[in-house]
Amino acid sequence: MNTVIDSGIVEQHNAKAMANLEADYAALGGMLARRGKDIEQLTALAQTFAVALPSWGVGTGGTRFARFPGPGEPRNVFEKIDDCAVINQLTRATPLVSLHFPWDKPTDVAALREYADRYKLGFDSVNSNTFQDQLGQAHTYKYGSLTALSAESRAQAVQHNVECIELGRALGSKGLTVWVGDGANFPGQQNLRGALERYLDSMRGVYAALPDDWQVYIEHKLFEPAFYATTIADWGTSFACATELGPKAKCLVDLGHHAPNTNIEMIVARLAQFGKLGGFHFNDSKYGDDDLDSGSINPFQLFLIFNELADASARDGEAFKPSYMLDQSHNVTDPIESLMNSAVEVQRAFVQSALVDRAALAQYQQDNDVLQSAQALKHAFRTDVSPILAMARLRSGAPADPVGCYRASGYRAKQAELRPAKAGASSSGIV
Ligand code: AFD
Ligand code: MN
Ligand code: MN
Repeated sequence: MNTVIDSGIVEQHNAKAMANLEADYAALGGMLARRGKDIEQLTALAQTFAVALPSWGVGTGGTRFARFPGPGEPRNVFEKIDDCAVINQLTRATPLVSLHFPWDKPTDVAALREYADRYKLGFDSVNSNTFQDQLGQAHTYKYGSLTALSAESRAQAVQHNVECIELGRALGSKGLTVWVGDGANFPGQQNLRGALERYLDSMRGVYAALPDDWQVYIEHKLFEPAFYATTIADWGTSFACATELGPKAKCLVDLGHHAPNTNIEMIVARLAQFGKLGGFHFNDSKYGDDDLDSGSINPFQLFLIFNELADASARDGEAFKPSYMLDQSHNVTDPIESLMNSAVEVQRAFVQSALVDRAALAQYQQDNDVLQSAQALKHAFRTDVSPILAMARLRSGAPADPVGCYRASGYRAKQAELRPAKAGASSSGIV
């Protein structure tokens, strides 16, 4: 397998980190043993964790107004794969990449698949883009895409999604994520029911093109760019559409796409209960779709989401397999560092959720022992599982401290030389 960072640098880094890590790991192991938990089992569990990378996340994002690109940004899909390979090499938690078309459309699909395969990277669900017009496009999406009143725009949007499926198929993907910015900016602009009818009609065309072993993920979002009403505004609409379309259609929960203070873990519980939880876009936010690194604002919410996922897994077993993906936008940090941090934070919530004593919690709930029920969760959340995560990485060939090792490798400075900025070459854009 090809690696981007010299494995000697990782080994050197780990040799230095080993003594402290072993001491911390032993101390945590002892503490967990007193709670009836086997640290080795938890470390093995941590090693199974995987979250996919968004191809658009390795470039600098931006605000509504501007983008301040950093040095050495990837300029094409192959360079994006290189950066994703670094993230996976240093975390061993991100083996899949989620591409966005047409931004990442390769001229030679087989070559791209082969290129990723050399790093042992695979492809997660592919994303369509009908939220902006492309150069030379015949019909505009200014007034909507899958919901447009123009039959031509709708047909073009359906066709684009079908093409995404074809590309994804050639890459070995198994899903299509559809996020549309369709909606209305003003009351009265649009017949609300009519727009959703057109959406469903278009999505039936997309659904019909799905291979048997594929799923389509419907991503809801409350706001922007349609400020008054987005067509797929909430999980209820998403759920209704996924139900209407059929068993291959599921709901995707992007953590930043809700009103502030929304109880997202309950949405997760509801979707899991009815078999429609397709997957996640993990990120964090203070106000809205801030697309901050996972766990940077509200790590307890992330934990509570994973607590629901652990509950669903315990109930439904192997059959319950939502797909995990990061979706964030980096304006002022090195995207590689931010994505590594996020992968680790999501993995942390996953491991912490395994610390919840589910039998004890069920008994507290049964006894209406409200205080202890809440404490059962807090107890798991407060446990610092960092030594487990570091040991899991070390055993999988990654460094104990991914950001430290990345900085020591000089990767970014080297890319700054190899990838001089080209105007308009970054297809990461403002997302
Ligand atoms: C936008 C949306 C959404 C989507 C992403 C990629 O808010 O999060 O997943 O674009 O299509 O940021
Ligand atoms: Mn998203
Ligand atoms: Mn978003």
